[in-house]
Amino acid sequence: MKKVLSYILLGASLIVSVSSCNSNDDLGTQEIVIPGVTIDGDIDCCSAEEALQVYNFLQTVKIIPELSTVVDGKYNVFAYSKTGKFHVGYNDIYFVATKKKNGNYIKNYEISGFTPHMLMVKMNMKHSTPVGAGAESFDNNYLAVKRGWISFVMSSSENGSWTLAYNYSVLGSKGTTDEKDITVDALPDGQQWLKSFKVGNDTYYLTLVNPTDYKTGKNSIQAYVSKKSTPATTPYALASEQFVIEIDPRMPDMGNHTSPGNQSLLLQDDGSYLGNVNLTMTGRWRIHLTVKDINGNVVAGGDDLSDGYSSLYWDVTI
Ligand SMILES: [Cu+2]
Repeated sequence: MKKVLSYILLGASLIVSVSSCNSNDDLGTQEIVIPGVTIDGDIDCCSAEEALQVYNFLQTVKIIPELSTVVDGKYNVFAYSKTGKFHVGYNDIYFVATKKKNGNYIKNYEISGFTPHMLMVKMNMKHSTPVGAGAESFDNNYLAVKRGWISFVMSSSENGSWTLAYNYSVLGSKGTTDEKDITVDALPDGQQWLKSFKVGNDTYYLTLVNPTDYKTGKNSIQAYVSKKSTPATTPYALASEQFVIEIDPRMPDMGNHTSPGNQSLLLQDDGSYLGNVNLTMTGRWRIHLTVKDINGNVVAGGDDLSDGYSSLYWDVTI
């Protein structure tokens, strides 16, 4: 879609003229009113410039229609992901709140309490999955956009289906959405971005963040460690224990060669684990993991496969 051709200030609203090659839009040139963009801005949102930044950001993600909700008949909350869908493993989920009467964005609102549930049909049981605490602003250029995350442990299939609910608080109106039906796609063949390990009776999940962003060479590698809840219907929060995640990236299709300059993932103030992984060439990488406790004792991944590498690993392709 070709974007902004011209900006026209018309009365109090900024109107953008765009031409579209979109197949479901045969109108050609059309006018789109950018929410929240007025000459004076909107006291609940932003300046015209900020609102335009929100609008521009939203062109880079896709709406998840089933997660939209109307708040007290006055506000809309819209949810987005990169593809408009979810997949197994880590998913960013973005939110925007608007006023129904004029479509203007709202800056001060809260999204929290992500509650995903999978109903396992044959087993007649329900479980949840790892989630971030809530959605937060993440870019000073468009504070009205908030981001959270969910890491799905399984895909939707004939074995089970997913729902998602969340809490909202918009300009004093608070509530919880219904449990909305969502679809979680399987990962492409050969990709493994979410692993689990057990310590005693406890199950932990290792969620690799956005491995599709990796480029050839040195990448910062981010992950979360979440602990399975009791009961399993309670969303899985970040583990309270502190670990060190050692990585050993190998190319299984090329004699298991490794790369220099890799650095273990260490716990950060924001609750994530951060390290460096050096992916020296394109292709499939198996990132073998050894998880240690704060005293250096191996708690997972110390067992070797027949090939001599840890059987706990993520698989990524760049
Ligand atoms: Cu399941």
